[in-house]
Amino acid sequence: MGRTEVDVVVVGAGFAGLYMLHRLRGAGLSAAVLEAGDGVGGTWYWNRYPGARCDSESYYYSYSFSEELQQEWEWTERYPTQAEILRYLEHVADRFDLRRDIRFGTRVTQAAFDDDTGRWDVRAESGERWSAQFLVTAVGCLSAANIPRIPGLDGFGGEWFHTGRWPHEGVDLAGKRVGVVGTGSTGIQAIPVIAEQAAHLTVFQRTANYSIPARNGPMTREFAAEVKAGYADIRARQRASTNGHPFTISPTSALAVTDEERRAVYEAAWERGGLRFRASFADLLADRAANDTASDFIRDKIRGIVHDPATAEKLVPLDHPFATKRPPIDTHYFETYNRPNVSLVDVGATPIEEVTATGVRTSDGEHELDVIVFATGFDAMTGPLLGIDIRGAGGVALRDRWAAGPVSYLGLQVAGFPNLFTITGPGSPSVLTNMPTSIEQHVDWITDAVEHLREEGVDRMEATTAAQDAWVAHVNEAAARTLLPEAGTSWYLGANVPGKPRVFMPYAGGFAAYVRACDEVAADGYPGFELTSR
Ligand code: NA7
Repeated sequence: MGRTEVDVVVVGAGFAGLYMLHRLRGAGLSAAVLEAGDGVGGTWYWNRYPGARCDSESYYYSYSFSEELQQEWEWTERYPTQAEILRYLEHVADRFDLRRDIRFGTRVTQAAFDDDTGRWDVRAESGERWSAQFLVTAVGCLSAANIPRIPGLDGFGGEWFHTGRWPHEGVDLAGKRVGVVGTGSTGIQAIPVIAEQAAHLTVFQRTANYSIPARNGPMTREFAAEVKAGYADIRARQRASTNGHPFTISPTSALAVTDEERRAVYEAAWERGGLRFRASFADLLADRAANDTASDFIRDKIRGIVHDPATAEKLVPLDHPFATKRPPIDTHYFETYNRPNVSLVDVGATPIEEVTATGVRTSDGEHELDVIVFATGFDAMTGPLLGIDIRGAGGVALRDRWAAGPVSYLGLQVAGFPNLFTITGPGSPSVLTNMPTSIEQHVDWITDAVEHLREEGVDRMEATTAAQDAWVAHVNEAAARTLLPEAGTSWYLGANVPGKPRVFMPYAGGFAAYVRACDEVAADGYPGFELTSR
């Protein structure tokens, strides 16, 4: 079968792939975007589970590259639903005429760098092939579903679903006995909604989680107008921030104020709701004693909300400090356990042993179910990349290169894999940030790099091993300055997937510091990269 020749193959048509295509076109390059789904949207195409919505606020979980786009689009709620974000991305695809270069229903299975031609040979499941000078992965960080291998699942007589592969036609849960496995951000969004639909809901919790009320509500005309008038400032604050959100972390230590003052700050943050709770004090992620004040505040809130003391104690997180795992936000999550049709099983204490024909059996007995919902997360960051057989110079497999955990330079390139760029790759801060903010930065940087190569008449760019080693050391130091590695079960560490190497994957030095590092490299002519011509 013949190969389609393009300058760039982009894998994925979510937030990252769409903007990458737009920028490449603007730079005069030809591109093919290969997308496994039958539509645009990535995360927001697949995650259609009940209650799915974004934890970032709508007005800034969006592209900043087009003033017209941000002025014309109307968000309806403080936090956008999956359906609303999908409509937004479909609108973007149409408005910028992107679809004509996207191949839907095309799952990339292999990509190999050809040392002789200096080009990437990309193959899809269908057998179709593309040849490109550059390969850009826009495959997402949370797109490879983690489905636990529980004995007996194949013999389950009811239906089971992973939240990240939810049927597009929906699932009728009315009158059903439903089990939800997992209490991360997804489970915590889904559980209150499923509880309202199901006859009975059994939650299987392995690790209790902190959660902050979202305080969702309609987007008022006044706030929308204020946002639209203030976008220049909002976007500047996002880019100068630690996490890509348009708010700054308080400069005050949690330990520098009186108990009453601290309590007032936390109460106000709890009432305002959302991820901003994390920004209440300067040192919540740097100092254990400071963090304890926030963790204890939330534990007390849980005990105050949940009526049954035994259930409340099971829901109180004790194993990790607040926000060392990605903190969920919720709408009546803890309140849901006060409903008569909801029960909680602590599978940390009484583990799941098997799925039977009629339900889930834990070490203390069987729970009869019609539907099992796995809200068990993803093989994060590396999973989507290693799901493709990627081979660099000399035929070296990325799977082998990353056997002991991922390495990269700036989270954007891997030594030995010339002209391959990874948007939101491991070693970048993306998963610790508001994702579209990181995505735009990555895409802009990659576009600039490719344009630089063209201007210089150079055709190959590859991270050096020395620069990669230095960056990996810097990523490790940045993590060690925080409490983040203390969450032993976090997906940041790969700990949620059995057998995955325990490596802290994201760059925790802050978004603004990361942008500075990337900008300096570009301004200085790309030190740490070998730029060569054949
Ligand atoms: P997460 O945050 O990885 O949460 C997955 C949940 O599923 C978590 O409570 C896990 O418990 C639980 N889990 C995973 N495997 C099992 C097994 N085998 N048995 C029981 N429980 C299990 O995924 P989400 O989809 O909620 O969120 C992912 C990101 O999306 C989130 O961080 C935001 O960035 C958006 P554990 O804590 O590992 O003990």
